[in-house]
Amino acid sequence: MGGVFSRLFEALWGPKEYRILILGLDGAGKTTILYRLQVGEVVTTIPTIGFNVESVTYKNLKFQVWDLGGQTSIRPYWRCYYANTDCVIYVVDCVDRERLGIAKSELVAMLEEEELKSSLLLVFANKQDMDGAMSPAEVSAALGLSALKSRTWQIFKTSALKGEGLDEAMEWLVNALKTK
Ligand code: G3D
Ligand code: MG
Repeated sequence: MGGVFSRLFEALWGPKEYRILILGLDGAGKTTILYRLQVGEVVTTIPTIGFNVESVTYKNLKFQVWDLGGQTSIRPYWRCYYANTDCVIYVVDCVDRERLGIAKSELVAMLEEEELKSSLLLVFANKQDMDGAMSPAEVSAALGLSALKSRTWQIFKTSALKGEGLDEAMEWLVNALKTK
């Protein structure tokens, strides 16, 4: 088990626990990313209210993943999961121009949550290996990232399928968590 990510995450090892949420619309590539991290067993749970939560715990790091979009009735229950979140990794399918507006409104709604106020934001402009993929600059503009006030954020281009761009992004994350 391990490889580049576990080596990166070793740097965080200590008494503090870090919580990272990986969010985005369905099909964006979240599950693929979770498996790419290869830092532990991916466990899927379905809370009684009925949304899938995938999680991986690695030492003092806890990753939790679920899909945004639709099902507004269960939204209040998400709160149970995002208390004490250190970073939101927001995954965007850069070929899915049609749902970019939904991706934006979902992100904006999440960031308004009080419990996520001091969380870092790491955006993955994913599926860069595909023809017609939007650039990080395009995605950044569409999501309105430059308008974010008092939020530490960064965007990286990634291909979860090919495993490209993830190292750089995770390196940023580790450094940002250490200086947070
Ligand atoms: P989700 O967990 O966000 O819903 P998944 O998304 O990780 O299940 O990925 C959805 C589909 O997109 C999968 O294809 C997956 O292989 C593909 N995918 C994820 N990341 C990338 C990427 O960077 N590039 C490309 N080309 N495809 C990617 P399937 O066919 O299994 O549905
Ligand atoms: Mg998934």
